[in-house]
Amino acid sequence: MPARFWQVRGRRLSLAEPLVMGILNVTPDSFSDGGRFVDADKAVKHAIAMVKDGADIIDVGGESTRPGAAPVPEDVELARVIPVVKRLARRGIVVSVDTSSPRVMREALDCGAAIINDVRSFTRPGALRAVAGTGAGVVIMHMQGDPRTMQNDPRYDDVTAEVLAFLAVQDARLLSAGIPEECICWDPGFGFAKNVEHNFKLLADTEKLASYERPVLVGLSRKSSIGIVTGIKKPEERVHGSVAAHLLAVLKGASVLRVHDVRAMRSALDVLKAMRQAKG
Ligand code: 8Y7
Repeated sequence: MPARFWQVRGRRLSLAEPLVMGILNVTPDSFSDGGRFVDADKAVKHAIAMVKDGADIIDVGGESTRPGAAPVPEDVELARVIPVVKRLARRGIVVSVDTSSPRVMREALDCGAAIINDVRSFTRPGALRAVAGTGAGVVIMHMQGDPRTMQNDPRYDDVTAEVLAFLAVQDARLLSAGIPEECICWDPGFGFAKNVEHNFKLLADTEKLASYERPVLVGLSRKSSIGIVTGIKKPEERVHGSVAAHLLAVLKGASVLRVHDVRAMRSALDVLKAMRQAKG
């Protein structure tokens, strides 16, 4: 049975309709928006615009995790992320923070963040302790190696089986740290140590991930696999392909969509909803 809700701090997010998570980069080097949102005022404005366009969650990230990215010192990450988290949480926005740093996790949760999205699945020392007991929603994601090296010829015998096995192991770690199962969300980690074939095999197999009792988050927005199959080089022009990919994932059971282009995604979901309602 797929999950019917996702518990994130005091809130129970219904999964009856897919949730749209808008991406808010607060890094100067993000590959797809050229780092336009480095100052806090601009970041907050962009987040509010995404909420108006239909985002249910805003995912704030201060450490670039794109392939080949250099690590960001913790104090720099904190200085980028915390002021923005505070201002968004104060407005009642459901805030997710994309971080692997236990200190950033703790401070963000103290400032009202509801979700921690850790591409390293809470493997840094202290990360599990930072989220346990807080009731935060937690996203665990499949990756091999680390962002600096992960795209150097990734290999799998059976990518879907290996991703599933990895997520099951991480899930068990979280449960034994006392994190409630209704707080945990799974993500296959598109583009993290995966080539285009791996990514599309995983997309085709989304229903296998969604058959476990966890919400499934997918993030394909503007990624290079979308660029490869559409022949579109500029990330910001990959909107249509990205929307199509996320909509296909929804048809296969995904329930959280991490996207840059909220308005376009929302329109696609409106069309899907109309079809489902007409069918009865
Ligand atoms: C993902 C992500 C990124 C993803 C989750 C990008 C932080 C690269 N991708 N988090 N983060 N899932 N959970 O292109 O696919 O946005 S960064």
